[in-house]
Amino acid sequence: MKIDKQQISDLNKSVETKHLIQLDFIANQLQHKGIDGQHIIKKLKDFQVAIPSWALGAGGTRFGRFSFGGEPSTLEQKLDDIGILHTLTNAAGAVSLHIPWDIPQNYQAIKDKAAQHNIVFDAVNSNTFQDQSNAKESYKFGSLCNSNKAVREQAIQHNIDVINIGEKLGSKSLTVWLADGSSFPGQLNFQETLKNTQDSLKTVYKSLPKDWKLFIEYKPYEPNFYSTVIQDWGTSYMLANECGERAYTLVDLGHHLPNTNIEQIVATLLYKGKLGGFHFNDSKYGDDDLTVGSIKPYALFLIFNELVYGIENNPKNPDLAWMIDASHNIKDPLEDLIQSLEAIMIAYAQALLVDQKQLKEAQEAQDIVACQEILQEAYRTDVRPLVRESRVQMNAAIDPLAIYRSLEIRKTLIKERGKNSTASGL
Ligand SMILES: [Mn+2]
Repeated sequence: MKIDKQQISDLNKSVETKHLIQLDFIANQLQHKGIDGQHIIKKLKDFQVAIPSWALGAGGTRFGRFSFGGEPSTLEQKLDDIGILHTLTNAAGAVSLHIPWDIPQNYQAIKDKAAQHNIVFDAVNSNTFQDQSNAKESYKFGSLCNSNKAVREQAIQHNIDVINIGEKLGSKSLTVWLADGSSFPGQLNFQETLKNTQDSLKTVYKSLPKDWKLFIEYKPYEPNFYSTVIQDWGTSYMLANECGERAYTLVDLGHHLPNTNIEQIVATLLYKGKLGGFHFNDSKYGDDDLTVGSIKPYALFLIFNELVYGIENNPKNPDLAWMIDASHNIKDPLEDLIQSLEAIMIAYAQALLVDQKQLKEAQEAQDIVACQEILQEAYRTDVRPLVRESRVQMNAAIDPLAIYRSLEIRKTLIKERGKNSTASGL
């Protein structure tokens, strides 16, 4: 199914008056502070977040997966779902493919479909964390880190294959996340596996087209529970440096131990010009795959504050590849993604409101109280009318979730695809 812009504009009418009153209120507040609301709205309009091809079906935990009907079972249908999201929110204009779950059968047809929905192909993701049915070697004891050369070679070749697929679609980056590690002390040699990983990544890096970037993702634990080869940002940063200038660290919010100061990691990487990509989600305990902003919205704001500061002050750092990496199993994924996109836009808008000049002055005067007040003044501003207006100006929905529900989109998808359709993935 495809949503008509006219349908959105008709449905917007019923909430237009309320929106304009709220927009007027914040515009006056901002004007009083000398902030140009239109400037913020412009930035919000331009902000695009990639949707991963695996987030459109029911996610799961290792205990089970609960389907909800109407899941996209082909790549074309996944692009249709992202098209729905993008039409409603004007914030989901990119897709991030997971290989081998989403290898296109017909490249031209996939490119045409994406173009129809104004979707571009963002980073491609390789998968060496599970065995493929026809694979000669097994990743049970690691992939790029494996002590067996044949396994490493298979994993390297897979990454090169992923690059080739991405090239045909117009992607410009490869994201590598490794499950490699150990579950018991003594299982592997830390130094040897790190060296193998470094050598393997360097070989993959050498195969990158000149205009491509390599993103190296880290994670402290899971699926391995004693050690992970690329466990933290420092290891990722070191490996990226070893690879070369077009290799970067990728930060995934869920890939940290509880209470880690992620905003400081973001600032450090931006300072060094080595932050390449960013995966949004939220969590309470680990890599929980929860909706962005559902647990720690203030932390999300503080992270965005560093991102906004870095984008302004670290020209050496490239434009970031933004992606949502959340896929839980008890919500309709499209509703979940709408909520995540909204949370991202809100945090971004709040961060854009931080008075950086005032903050600098307060920091220099060691006025800690004022520093906190400046940040919280921005965080406690209801920026939602600005986010809504950024959509109105692009003919998208004032309230995407309400329109998604009133158009009964899930019901239509179930009617079109059936109750038992399943998306490819884990
Ligand atoms: Mn991730």
